[in-house]
Amino acid sequence: MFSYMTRKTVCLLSLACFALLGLLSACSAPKEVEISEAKVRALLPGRDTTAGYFELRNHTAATLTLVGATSPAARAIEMHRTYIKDDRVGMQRIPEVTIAPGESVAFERGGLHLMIFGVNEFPEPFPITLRFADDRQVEAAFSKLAN
Ligand SMILES: [Cu+2]
Repeated sequence: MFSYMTRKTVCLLSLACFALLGLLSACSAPKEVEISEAKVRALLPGRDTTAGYFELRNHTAATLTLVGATSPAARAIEMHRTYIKDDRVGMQRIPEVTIAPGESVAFERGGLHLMIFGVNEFPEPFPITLRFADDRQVEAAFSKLAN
């Protein structure tokens, strides 16, 4: 409740500033689950598997558990983590990722990533629905990341 009030106060203050500057501001309420930097790597020639990256910030009061992702443009999506062992790079499947209230997690090159299988046509933007243990679903539009 405290953080909600804080955000609302900041929102009102910024709205006042914008008003002083003579600008319009929508001042929309912050999303409970904020997705940013959402990108899917362009397909390499002859391949139908690629990787997706994003940042997720948990603005809810509860710990979120990300359990998977789906897309109408992909046959399947898995959560993977890249690791280095004995100077070799490998990937392992991660069943779930937990994000504490107020915390964020980054899916990025060389770390956690979405492994996206069976992409026949690359839509722009690429729609991906993130699925959570509490049945929450968050859809995001991923832009194309050039290789
Ligand atoms: Cu992978």
